[in-house]
Amino acid sequence: TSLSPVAPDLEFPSDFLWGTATASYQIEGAAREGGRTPSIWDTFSHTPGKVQAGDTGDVACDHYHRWAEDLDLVKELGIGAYRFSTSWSRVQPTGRGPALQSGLDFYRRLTDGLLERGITPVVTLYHWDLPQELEDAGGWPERETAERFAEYATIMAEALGDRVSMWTTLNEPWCSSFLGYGSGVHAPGRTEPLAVLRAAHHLNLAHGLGTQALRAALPAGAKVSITLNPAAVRPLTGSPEDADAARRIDALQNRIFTGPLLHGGYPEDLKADTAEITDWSFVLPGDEEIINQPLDSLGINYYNPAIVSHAPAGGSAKDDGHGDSAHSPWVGSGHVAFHQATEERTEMNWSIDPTGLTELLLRFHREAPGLPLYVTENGAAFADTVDEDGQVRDPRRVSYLHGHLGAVRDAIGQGAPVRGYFVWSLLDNFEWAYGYSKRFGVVHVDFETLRRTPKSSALWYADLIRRNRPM
Ligand code: PNW
Repeated sequence: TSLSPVAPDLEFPSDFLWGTATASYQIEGAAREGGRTPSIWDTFSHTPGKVQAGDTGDVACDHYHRWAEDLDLVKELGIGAYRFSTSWSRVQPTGRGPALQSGLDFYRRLTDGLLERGITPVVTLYHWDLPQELEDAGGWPERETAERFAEYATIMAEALGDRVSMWTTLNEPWCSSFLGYGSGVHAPGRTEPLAVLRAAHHLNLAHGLGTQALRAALPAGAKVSITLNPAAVRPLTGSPEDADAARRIDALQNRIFTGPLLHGGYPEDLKADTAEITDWSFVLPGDEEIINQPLDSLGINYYNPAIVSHAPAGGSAKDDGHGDSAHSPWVGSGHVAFHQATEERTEMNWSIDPTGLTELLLRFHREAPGLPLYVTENGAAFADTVDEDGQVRDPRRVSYLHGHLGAVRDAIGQGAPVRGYFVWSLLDNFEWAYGYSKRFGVVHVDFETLRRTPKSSALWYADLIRRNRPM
């Protein structure tokens, strides 16, 4: 078939990496197989009232058994890279000690399956499923968890280092710390301001120690990265109060990670904003140097922008797009209010505004000159309809993806070194506190029969990739 030329707004470099992403707890199921023990998400989802409709990841998409079929789909769609995460408690059930052969075997089969199909594996070591035993010992607020993470990183590098060259330590440490220990809408569901900041630091440290462990165990040439979910934060008005609100949220969602990661230390204004909670003495001498090691690339997940204002009455958890909780995740900055950027929303009630993505990519281009950037997640929750001929239609997802890929193209046009893009997600899956009620997949999953059906967005994405392929 002859292809019409790519629209100029969607013309990408010929070596651009086209991918799609998933996460272990959201798709694998098989929660008790092969010696796997509960992670904090198993415990949380089995606690009544925590996840919508009482949904759990016990079966999810049953990817643990259907992985070959899923990889066939990725290949048929012509998607060149697959970003997945490994389940720590499938590999190291207690979070400590020797690895489970069955867990390593599963991820070896999966990566071999990818390579056989010509798909580049991109591994994330931690996408939120901490072994429950490590949480019982205190979880991310404790330094020991970072040390255990480095051992787990070594195990994975030794198991997969001969076949995987793109590694990511953590996915969205902001969610792990602020939603897990602050608002409590994510596992482990704690609501302790001090624990949030301790968790954020120990996640940063886990990245640093994990990076050292990976570099020691991986062959030369392997790439190590981290994925953040930075806020594209904008003040509601030009007032100094709103500018301060934006500065606070930038500190609590962005610079708390990029400070030590890219610039060697925690920002002074962040420490001042949180002085009533902690003196930050849990940051030991040398920690910031461990965190501030050379990175091979930076992963950015983007869904929506954040519009903020000063709210004298307080109550910042409301409407920030991060779920409903009586407890604000925004520790030390309770007087910030969140606003919607646009009328148009996804089913998460997240505003649709691709300019936030361009803005973030240009920001990191300026902030870390030359550091390759990947959009490691971008996508939207929308319901779909099924035609008489069985075609699953999701036109709003197509238009969301089109707009956001245009935003990536814009950033590249302005010089940002964006090397790839991963649609979130390959499959409809367990959307954390929302259970199966929100569908992010480009492939529809019937959760009764577990049947997979590519949606029109998957076909659109496949077509875009094909047109961008060098002739
Ligand atoms: C990301 N928030 O999660 C995750 O990396 C995915 O696992 C998830 O399915 C996807 O985005 C869609 O939600 C987020 O409250 C969860 O702002 C919550 C927030 C952001 C990202």
